[in-house]
Amino acid sequence: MSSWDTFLSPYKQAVEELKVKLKSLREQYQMSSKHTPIEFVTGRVKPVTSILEKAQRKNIPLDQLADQMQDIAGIRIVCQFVTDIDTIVHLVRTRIDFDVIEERDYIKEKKESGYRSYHMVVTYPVHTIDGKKDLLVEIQVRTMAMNFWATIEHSLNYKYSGEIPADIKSRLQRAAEAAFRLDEEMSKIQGEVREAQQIIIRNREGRAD
Ligand code: 0O2
Repeated sequence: MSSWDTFLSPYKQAVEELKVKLKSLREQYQMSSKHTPIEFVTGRVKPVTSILEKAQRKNIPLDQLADQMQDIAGIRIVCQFVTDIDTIVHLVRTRIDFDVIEERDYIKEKKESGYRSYHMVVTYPVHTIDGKKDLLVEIQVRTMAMNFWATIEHSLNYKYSGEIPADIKSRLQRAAEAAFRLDEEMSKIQGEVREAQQIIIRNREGRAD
């Protein structure tokens, strides 16, 4: 086992545990008659190449990674509506199995790129054979529209190594505006959408009986 594998192993554990916990929340909502604020949950441990690139870019010494790099473990919660994000943020803040130490609201203050998302950094305890380790985990909460935009922009950034050509950049800015308007429009009809979803669930349950 390499030293990276050993270092990243508790982060893997944190991501897996948090995915189980958050997916179970989603299932609980689905079993209740309440609207489900979680569409899906994903998680990943940052690849070593990305850790090294970010450490260099942010001048983080490699022996300080655990304290200074907040997104080695990352969880993403994707919602249907912007109001669902508030529900999730409240839920995360009130949990007792981890502590929120920082929040970054890129929805109120979108990034220059057009990026929108709500970021929370938590300390999450994992229990290993060497005892308890408190790890930093970044939780990103966003709508499907925000996620669609961020995923596309992330791929383009990768393709152009962070130097996206000006014409594509301005298209991305317009796409970010369109994603923002999509979220706004969906918010206006969310009552209708929720009712439709309840009818679908009730009909499905009726058929299963
Ligand atoms: P990954 O793992 O490939 O997603 P920095 O890394 O300097 O931008 P900082 O201060 O460490 O930022 O934290 P921040 O901005 O709260 O979180 C960084 C992560 O947020 C990024 O991870 C992305 O997942 C996401 N993000 C932030 N800004 C943008 C953006 O403009 N476009 C997209 N698509 N995503 C963004 P990484 O490191 O990119 O890696």
